[in-house]
Amino acid sequence: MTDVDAVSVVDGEVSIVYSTLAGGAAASAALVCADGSGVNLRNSLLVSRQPEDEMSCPNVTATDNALEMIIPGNTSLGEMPDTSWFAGYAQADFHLNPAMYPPSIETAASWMSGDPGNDIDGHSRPGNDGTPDFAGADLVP
Ligand SMILES: [Ca+2]
Repeated sequence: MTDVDAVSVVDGEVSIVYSTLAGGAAASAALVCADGSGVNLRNSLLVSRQPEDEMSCPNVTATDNALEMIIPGNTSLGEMPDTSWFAGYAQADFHLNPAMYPPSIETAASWMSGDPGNDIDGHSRPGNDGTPDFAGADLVP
């Protein structure tokens, strides 16, 4: 994993749901969007190792995500102190580290009809509209 942004939207429309986006090395962001792009971001987990904001996305519609930065309608985790929230950040294993991740990740998302029924490992999502859930690709059962 190198010093690159996890996702960069240069044009067009994209919908990101139940995803974990993590910046690479020190000076990379989780999500960068060009002005004029349309991005809908829900139920996702965004972090970076840089001190600057992990997301730079002027026209984003972001709801029920967990991020380091403060955005109304989302959960702010505060600055990620190191990479210990994850099982193997340097190896791009973004499973949550059960003893280390902020507990507010567990209720940051809100499951809605049409959302995935399982996490990246096949663990079951709530399946009822409006039920709080883990933000990001991984849940810890
Ligand atoms: Ca899991």
